[in-house]
Amino acid sequence: MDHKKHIPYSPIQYEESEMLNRVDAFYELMNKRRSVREFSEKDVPKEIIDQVIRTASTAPSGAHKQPWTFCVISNKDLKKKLRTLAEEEEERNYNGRMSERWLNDLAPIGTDAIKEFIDIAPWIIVVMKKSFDFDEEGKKTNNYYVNESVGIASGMLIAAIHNAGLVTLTHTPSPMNFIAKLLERPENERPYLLLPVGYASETCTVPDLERKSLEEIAIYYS
Ligand code: IYR
Repeated sequence: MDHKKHIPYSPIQYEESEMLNRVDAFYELMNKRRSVREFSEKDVPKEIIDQVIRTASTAPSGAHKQPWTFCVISNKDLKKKLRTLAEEEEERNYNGRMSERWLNDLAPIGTDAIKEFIDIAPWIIVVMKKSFDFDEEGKKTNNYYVNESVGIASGMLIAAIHNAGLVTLTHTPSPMNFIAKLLERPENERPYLLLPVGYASETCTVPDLERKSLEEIAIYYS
């Protein structure tokens, strides 16, 4: 068996007062995040996108397999094609595939089959999950807890995008296999999320939502 060498690790630590300041500041920052559907065409430098993707890839993953690929699209023609195909699928979702109850739950959010953000936002990141991989000889290798791992990396990506002062949206066109085909991805990759990234439009609005209180989401066993 191939055992990797372990090395010493000194985690960053803070005094309790400093910790309190930091958790408050981070909560305030994250509590300002909103899913945005109205984007500006204003460009965002590629270095910003590179760095938020590096941050996402610091996520923990099953057996450290990092079972993800981030497909990053800025090409206008490709964005247009992606939008057309996504809207075709969504048309079928909103007009038949989604249940009455689901449509009711979505009503306050105000989504529909029109996905103009796909060709307006300067960047589209498609997060791909790799259900398996290939070794140097082309033999299939296993990945583990792929959904959990890619979900965590996606959360970290969203946090990094927000931290940069940009906005995004978790779009889940379903079924998403048209994306893998369009992007000519190999058979071990499946689309997981599509994230438009950029600035919010100046006239952007968001639904008036409230977040659950701590009491509603946490149970302490002291
Ligand atoms: N995939 C569709 C529908 C949709 C589903 C959920 I759950 C949402 O929170 C929002 C939208 C779409 O992206 O429009």
